[in-house]
Order: sequence, then structure tokens, then C-alpha cells
Amino acid sequence: MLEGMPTPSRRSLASRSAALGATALLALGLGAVTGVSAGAATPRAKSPSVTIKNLAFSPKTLTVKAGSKVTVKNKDGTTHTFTANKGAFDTGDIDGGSSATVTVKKPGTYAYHCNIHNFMKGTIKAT
Ligand SMILES: [Cu+2]
Repeated sequence: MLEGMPTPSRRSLASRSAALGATALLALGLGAVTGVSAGAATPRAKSPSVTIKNLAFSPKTLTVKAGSKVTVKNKDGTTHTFTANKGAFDTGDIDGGSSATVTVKKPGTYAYHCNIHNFMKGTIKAT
């Protein structure tokens, strides 16, 4: 009968919730390291980003929804900018190792470049 075993059942519940607690703590710890808030199932879709490394933007073409904030992470040791060719957005100088955010307001295709290194180019598509 079910009434015959209340103690083992309670014990296994307790150890299960302890395991869940450890998992939650682990997730929180990972979130702190990556900067992604815990519980966000699809962080990429919600916070699109462009990474600068070795004097190049990555990805070369990024598609976002109009109105999105795009985070630009500069992983080089030198300063870069993230500047729309026609002025729709511009981070200004982003020091090496830091990041900046722009909002891509309207749908369209935006070619952009780095003001300091004119050969650095990329495209944002907003839908
Ligand atoms: Cu640059």
C-alpha cells in the first residue's frame, strides 16, 4: 500500500529538491559569467550581438528585428567603432575589451564600418 512507505517517499522528495536547488545555483552562476540572465531560453534572439575580433566584425551579416538593440563586443585590444554608412547608428569609440549598444530602429539593410579601420565592414538587416 502507499500508506506503508511515507518515510522513504519524503526522503526522496527532499533529495530531489536539493538537486534542483543545486541546478538552479549552477544556472545562476553560468548566467553571471556569460551575462545572460537566468531563464532566458533564447538569449541570442532577444539580444543580438556583433563581435569584433582580429579587426573584423562577426557575423558579417546579422539579421535582427526592427527596434532591436544590438550589442557590439570589442574583443580586440584596440579601439573600434560600429558606424552605419548612412548614419542610422553609431557607437562612437569602443575601447578594446568593452562593448556598446545601438538600436536599429527601422526595417532596412544597413551597411556599416569602423571609422578607424575603413576596411572593417559588415551589414545589419532589420526586418
Ligand atoms: Cu576598427
